[in-house]
Amino acid sequence: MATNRTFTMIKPDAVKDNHIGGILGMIEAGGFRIVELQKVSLTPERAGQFYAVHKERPFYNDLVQYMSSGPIVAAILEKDNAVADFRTLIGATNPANAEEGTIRKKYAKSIEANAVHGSDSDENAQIEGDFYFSK
Ligand code: IDP
Ligand code: MG
Repeated sequence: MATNRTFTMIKPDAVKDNHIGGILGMIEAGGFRIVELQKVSLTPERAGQFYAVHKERPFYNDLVQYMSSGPIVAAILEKDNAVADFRTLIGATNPANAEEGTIRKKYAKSIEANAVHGSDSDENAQIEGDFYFSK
């Protein structure tokens, strides 16, 4: 059964370019409630742990370097059908393929520096949220 929570990060390029407010605004306008919120810097080790599922992908080392290049904003979001609806709101991984009106269409610079993360399943939403907010 789908749960009602997902996890997101505003990535370093979007934080650097002063888009925290713009992106959180689109998230709230999209019907999501911000349950937890934290601005934090990742060490390369922490970034590598977060993206461990992509270890074998050719872009892994660049991704780890990019995600530890400056502060990010991590958040847990709540809405009915949160995981799927949030993937719709952020748009395709490659902004060249992202639909009009999506966060990545508006703010992503490249397939790597694509402004935001969104969990791909309820299970990962739980794991990723706990990575930052476990108490
Ligand atoms: P997603 O963020 O849309 O779920 P994933 O395939 O899970 O996309 O990839 C994780 C992140 O790795 C992407 O958001 C992006 O920052 C980066 N990435 C994905 N594919 C590429 C690529 O082909 N080149 C460079 N970076 C990539
Ligand atoms: Mg993914």
